[in-house]
Amino acid sequence: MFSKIITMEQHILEQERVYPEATGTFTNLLYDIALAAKIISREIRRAGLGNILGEAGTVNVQGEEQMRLDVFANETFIRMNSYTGRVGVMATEELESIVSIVPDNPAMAGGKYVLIFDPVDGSSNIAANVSVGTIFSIYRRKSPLGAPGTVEDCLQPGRDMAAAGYVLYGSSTMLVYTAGNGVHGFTLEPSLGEFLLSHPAICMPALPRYSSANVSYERLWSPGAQRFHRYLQGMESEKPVVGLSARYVGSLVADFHRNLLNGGIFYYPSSYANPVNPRAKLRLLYEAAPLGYIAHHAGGYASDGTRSILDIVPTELHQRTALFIGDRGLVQKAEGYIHDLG
Ligand code: AHM
Ligand code: MG
Repeated sequence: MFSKIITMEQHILEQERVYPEATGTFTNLLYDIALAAKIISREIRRAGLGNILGEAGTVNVQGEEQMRLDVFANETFIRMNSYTGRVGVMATEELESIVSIVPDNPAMAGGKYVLIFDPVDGSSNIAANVSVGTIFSIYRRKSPLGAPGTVEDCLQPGRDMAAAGYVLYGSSTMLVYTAGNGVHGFTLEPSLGEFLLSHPAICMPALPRYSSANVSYERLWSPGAQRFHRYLQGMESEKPVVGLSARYVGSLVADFHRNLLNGGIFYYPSSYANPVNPRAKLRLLYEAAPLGYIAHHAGGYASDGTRSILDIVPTELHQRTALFIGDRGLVQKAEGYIHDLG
């Protein structure tokens, strides 16, 4: 007896049927992203062979310079989306400024979507063969069609997103996305080269199991964040209780994905090492907002400790934010402690 096999292509087409006015542009943009993900996945799978086949910074047999994986992934994403006519502007964690789409053919200059991505998040983990991920989000452009998109097109709040997703290069490669109609996960079948629907309609479990944070920074967190951390450990209870199990990979997509499937919370509060100038680490546009949008559509929640991540209107491309993300009740609890104690 075979269970029904649904490819990502079939799934997206089925979803598109719900919107008879859809032109197919959005669907094709998702395919472009999936193809970029397959190319990056293939390269990541060979990363451990660097010493044998040539490492970044060395020269390969063809006399070409080997590229670092994050540079390779960044260029792959840009290349796959520059000439399709679907994207008007891109912003990537790897580059200071936006990537305006100015193709040779002016007819292609009017792409109506904005593509924001972090090509390889957690890339410092690659050398130790730890999972890494790609994070992306798609917005509709605000500037008029027919010309390259603008920075303002990229500085939209998460609420206005059309879709968001991530690719996890783990023990298998998975693509998880939502276009606001359920969160769906696909696993790459390597011999077919196809993403197959493996996790339809993902919902965060009602009972959280894991907490994920780099607790070595605890002393630098605000009093509210510290207190919340104690609460998760069961230390705010009168009775001796065991808190959530701690799990921290240090690779955001992997940490988020585990909590999405098994229930839990990831938090990366700001550091108050200099209380006048608290510093956050994670990026709003490339990391927090897309995962926040996915969490929201899976029944979870994402906050900077004071408000929904999706309500923040970015003012800079590389803006950073504190992030509490995952189980809705726990994220709200964090907001409560931060509201009361700062
Ligand atoms: P990156 O964008 O430079 O890769 O940094 C983001 C990564 C996340 O994947 C992860 O959650 C976090 O940084 C880990 O930071 P830390 O090493 O401080 O715990
Ligand atoms: Mg990153």
